[in-house]
Amino acid sequence: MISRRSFLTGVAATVAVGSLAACGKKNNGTGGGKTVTLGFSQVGSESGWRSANTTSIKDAAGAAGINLKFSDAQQKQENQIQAIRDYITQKVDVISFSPVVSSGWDTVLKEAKAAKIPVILTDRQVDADASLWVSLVGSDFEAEGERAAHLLEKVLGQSSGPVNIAVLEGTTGSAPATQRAAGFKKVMDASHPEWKIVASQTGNFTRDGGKQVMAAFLQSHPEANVLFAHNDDMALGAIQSIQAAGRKPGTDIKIVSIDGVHDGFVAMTQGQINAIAECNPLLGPQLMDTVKKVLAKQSVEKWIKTQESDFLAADAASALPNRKY
Ligand code: GYE
Repeated sequence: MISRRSFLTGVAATVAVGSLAACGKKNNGTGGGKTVTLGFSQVGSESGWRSANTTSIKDAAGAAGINLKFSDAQQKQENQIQAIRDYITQKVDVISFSPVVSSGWDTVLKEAKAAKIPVILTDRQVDADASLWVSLVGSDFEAEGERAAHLLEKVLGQSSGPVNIAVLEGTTGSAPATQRAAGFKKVMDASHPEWKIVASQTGNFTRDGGKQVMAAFLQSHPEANVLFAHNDDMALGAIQSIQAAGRKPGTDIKIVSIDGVHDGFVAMTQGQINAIAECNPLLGPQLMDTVKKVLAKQSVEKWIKTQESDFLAADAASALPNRKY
């Protein structure tokens, strides 16, 4: 494991949340009052990362004694907006959601604010007035894109020759897709004029999407010899297409992805994925902690960042037994 950090401190400004907290209610989430109800709208169930994130949230709510209302938006923003409106009608104590895309949230967030229900974002960011949400518990996706590019530098080592990169993008308009692409490009622009992105298209963060788009790339861009996948699941789908085309994933086409799910690690032990920038989905405990603090009117950081590491294939076998998702 290449040690690095991106944890908690620094960037985040501390905000006073009293005005947004559920004023006048007896329950404060710190024990003693009635049970706290959290309405949570999940993106969907598109990836291994997402399954681990959902399990973490459900388990942490149970452990914290929080009554969790959970809905799966199936990657559709309109479903999330509807779920949030339902939570407002139900007068939950706190609303949390992982926004499928970044834009288009102002109206519903204003409705939550008017109802005096605090909103805590988790995983993905929104492009909305920051006064409409209390805190974000999640990763720095731009840094992840930069880390993926630095991992590619290590994977390529001293090898010379063209670097023709195919990119499998995440869900169009989602914070991780936009920011991972930006972070990767930042490193390319600064240090690698010799790297060329020959194809870039969304695979919607799914295994099937990665498989299909990679099959098309292999036809239209046979010169591609690197794949940057915005998540492991798309890389895993792409591996199937690369093999079906008679080429060797990890050798003929070097692969770098993001997440670090179990199956991604297994593919690294087999030399099919060359490196992974971890994105930690186990956000449940920090989210429940933040819910309680907000209801207790304690100050919380505006962005509670997640701790993550980078892995090369050579590290995978020893790291695999300790992976938690
Ligand atoms: O990388 C991907 C999932 O928002 C960080 O969403 C998350 C991303 C994750 O579908 O696997």
